[in-house]
Amino acid sequence: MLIAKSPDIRPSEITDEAVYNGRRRFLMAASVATASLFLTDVSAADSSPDLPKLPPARRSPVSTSERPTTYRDITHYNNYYEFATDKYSPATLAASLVTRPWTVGVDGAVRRPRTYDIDELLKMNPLEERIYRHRCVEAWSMVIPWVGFPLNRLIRQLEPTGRAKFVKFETLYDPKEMPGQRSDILHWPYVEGLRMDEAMHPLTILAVGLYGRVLPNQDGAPVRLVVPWKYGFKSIKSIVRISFVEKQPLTTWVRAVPSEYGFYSNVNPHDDHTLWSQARERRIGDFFKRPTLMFNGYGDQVAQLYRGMDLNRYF
Ligand SMILES: Nc1nc2c(c(=O)[nH]1)N[C@H]1C(S)=C(S)[C@@H](COP(=O)(O)O)O[C@H]1N2
Ligand SMILES: [Mo]
Repeated sequence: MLIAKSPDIRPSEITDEAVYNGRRRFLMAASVATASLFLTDVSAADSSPDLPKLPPARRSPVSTSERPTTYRDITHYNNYYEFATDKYSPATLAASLVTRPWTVGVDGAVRRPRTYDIDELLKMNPLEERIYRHRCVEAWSMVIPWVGFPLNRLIRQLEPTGRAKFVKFETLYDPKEMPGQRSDILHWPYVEGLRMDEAMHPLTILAVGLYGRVLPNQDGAPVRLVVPWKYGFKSIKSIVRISFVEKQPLTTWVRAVPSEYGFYSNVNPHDDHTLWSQARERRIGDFFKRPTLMFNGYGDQVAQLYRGMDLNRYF
């Protein structure tokens, strides 16, 4: 991403060993408690053994058949500015994030506003495995086996009113746990948004896991958005609030650099707004670049959402 200043964050400032050890103890207890429920799980076999497994997730017909990026790369090459602006240190720095207890508050134009406890979201039935392409605006990509559920299932429970035109999402704000928030490289908390029809689209999911286990902190634990036809920065991590609003929300990257980042941010190989050419991408783990596909290859499913819109204007 484009940054104005370089951050000055020393790891020694943020490592709170007590918090870290407490979290590890919880995680180990949780995996012992759930391990006996599962006999075989191909996905989870490749993943970190110290995160709890999720209940078996049904495979989704919308999954790509492309080979998933390794668990190692998915968890050691991350954009998470609340921890650091480089892609390597969130893997260790995000250990300071405490993901339990955790709630997601819902407000705005809904008939049934409420708060979800993370345990309810982890038990959403059925959880699905969705293997999606993930395309970052910095011209790299991955294939990620998420576990989650369509956002529209949650939205239906809330009964939005006619005034709900957009959905706004916010990440946790806690500079004690998120050292990047002690600097003003971005406006905090991180905010993202979708138009209502994008939020209701069946490809849009809330992810609570990957490779069959709960999300690692650096990937947005305990719950993050995944919108596979948009650039990665739309897929906001560690969500604490979802608001149904009338006006298009001012999202973090649009606020920071409006000439570079638009509200829609649909993956577009012909995009000439960004500093980087968007024509090609490097799939992490591959040597050669490959062409980027319109809507990240999900055009058959989502192009109709934008019929009649000038995608050069609404980038
Ligand atoms: N809260 C928050 N969400 C975020 C970001 C961030 O810095 N903070 N980075 C975004 C960007 S640019 C990308 S590419 C993806 C990266 O997700 P991953 O690290 O799980 O692959 O998260 C997105 N969500
Ligand atoms: Mo990104």
